[in-house]
This record gives sequence, structure tokens and C-alpha cells, in this order.
Amino acid sequence: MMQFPAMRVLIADDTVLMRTMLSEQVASYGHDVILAKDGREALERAQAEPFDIAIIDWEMPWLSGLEVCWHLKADPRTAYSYLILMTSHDEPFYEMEALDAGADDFIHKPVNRAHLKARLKAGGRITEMHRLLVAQAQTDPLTGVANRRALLERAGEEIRRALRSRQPLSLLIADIDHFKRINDSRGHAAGDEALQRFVKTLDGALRPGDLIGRYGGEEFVVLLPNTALADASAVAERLRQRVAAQEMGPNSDSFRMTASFGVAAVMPEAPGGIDEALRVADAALYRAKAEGRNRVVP
Ligand code: GH3
Ligand code: MG
Ligand code: MG
Ligand code: MG
Ligand code: MG
Repeated sequence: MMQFPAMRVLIADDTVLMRTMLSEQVASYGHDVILAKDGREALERAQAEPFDIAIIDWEMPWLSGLEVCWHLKADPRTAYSYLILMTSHDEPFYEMEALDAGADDFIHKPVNRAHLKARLKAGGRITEMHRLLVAQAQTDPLTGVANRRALLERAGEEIRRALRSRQPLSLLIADIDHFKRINDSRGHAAGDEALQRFVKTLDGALRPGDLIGRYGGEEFVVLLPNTALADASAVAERLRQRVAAQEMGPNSDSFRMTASFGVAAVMPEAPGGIDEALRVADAALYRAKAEGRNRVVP
């Protein structure tokens, strides 16, 4: 049975023997290992792929383990990774220096297996807590989809990906029609349930790479990678029909709900980026409402 979460562990040491020994032990617990043969490579690997824990040798050519710790703690992408500095020095001064440089823990060489295991376990607790906080900070608690902040972050990533792959990227805004009436006539709890059902309906009609985010109260944005404007409008139309056909509430008190959709291209048509695309989609949504709701306007 696994004793801590599966983690990505970066191991930086300038001796092959040490790297081999450490990586064998770490991998035996089910973790993924990333190897670096010196401090410079450790930073390169850390920037290229995120990791949860690093075991860093102090004495290495080019860049010492102490300097690696400084750099990793100064970079927001790795600032909360768990760093274990490793050295054969055993005076208390070194331990102090290590913690001061940003190391979270310290281990003596030669490395005792039980000590390393215990330290990985401590790092595993921090890793779990960090993952939980990141997930909570990105998720809308009512519906489980990305919150506005995470949505905008992901939009930035999707724009970069679309640029690299020269693929189109579109988005749509979906806004439930007369949602206030549902709250007013059936109560806020029923309104909450309707929001959850709405998201499930959208989710069930989208592709795995599409991303739903809660943009406002009863407004959701869907990012559609590899999708040009015309196809995005077709997606929105499919969502509109699914929502309108969905039976809501218990059988005795069933009702239906409709939504209006504004659609816009993000890439390559909107050089103003995500803000511009959201503005265009919002204007389209406004027209969809004005023209009678329960419709898609590109
Ligand atoms: P329209 O067709 O023009 O979009 O009308 P609407 O009633 O849907 O729009 P309006 O913006 O006037 O009202 C949105 C309502 O959504 C008001 C707000 O109380 C409700 N709402 C926002 N967030 C939540 C939520 O988390 N739970 C519930 N139950 N209601 C919410
Ligand atoms: Mg060394
Ligand atoms: Mg409104
Ligand atoms: Mg609405
Ligand atoms: Mg609204």
C-alpha cells in the first residue's frame, strides 16, 4: 500500500552512484523521478516540468544546492515545492544556512534509507495540502467547474497553445434565461440545483478538451480549443437544444429552463486576446437576450 501520494521527485546530484541509489529508492515508493546531474540542469528541469519534491545535493559544480534552493523559492512556479537539501556537513551552521536559503528540510550524507523515507512522507503531507489548496482556489464550489480566475488563466494557456499549433480557439458565454424567476418562485436551493444541472448538461454535450468556467452568477464561459467560430456556433446551438430539452426538478413539479448564448473567436481572429473575445461574446449574448432569448448569436 502506498504511504504517501504519488509525487514527481527531482533528484539533483553530481555523482552517478548517488543519483542511482536515490532514484531507485524514490521510485520504489511509486513516485516519478526526474534526474539532474548538476545545479544548472536541476533548474532547467524544474522550469521544464513541475515537480512536488526535490532532493538536492549541496556540493555540485556550476551551481551549489544552496543556490538552486534560492532560485527555486524565488520562482512562483516552484516556490511551494518541497526542497530537501543534502550534505555530508553535520555542523548546525549548515542546517541553518539550508533553511535560510529556502530548503524545507535537510538530510545528511550518507543518506539513511529510513531517514529519506520519513522525509518523503513529510514532503507528501505538504504536497497533498498544496494540491488541495490549488484545487480549491481554482474551483467553483457549487458547480465544480473552474472559477473565473482559473478560467482566465486557462484561457491564457489555450491562447499560447493555439499560437504554437496554429489552431483556432473560440469561446461562448451561456446565460440562463430568466433565472431570477426560478429563484423567486422555487427558492434559492432549487436555483442552486438548477445551476448544477445546467453545468452537467453542458458538460455532457462537450468534448474532453473543452473547458467550462463559471464567469458570474448564472453565466458560464466555455473555451473551445481547435474550434473556429462557425463550429463554435454549432456547439452553442447543440448546448442550447440540450438545455431546453432537459427536465428539471422532481416529476411532480417538473419545469424546463432555457439559456442564451454569445459566441466569439479568440484565435486567430481576435488579436485583443481573451478580454476582447469576452467583450464580443458578451455583446452577442446581449443581442440574444434582446431578440427573445433561447438562442445563439455569433
Ligand atoms: P436574463 O434572462 O436577462 O439573463 O434574466 P436573469 O433573471 O437570468 O438575469 P439576472 O442577471 O437579472 O439574474 C440572475 C440571477 O441569478 C440573480 C441572482 O440572484 C441569481 N444567482 C446568481 N448566482 C446564484 C447562485 O449561486 N445561486 C442561486 N440560486 N442564484 C444565483
Ligand atoms: Mg556533490
Ligand atoms: Mg443579467
Ligand atoms: Mg440570466
Ligand atoms: Mg446573467
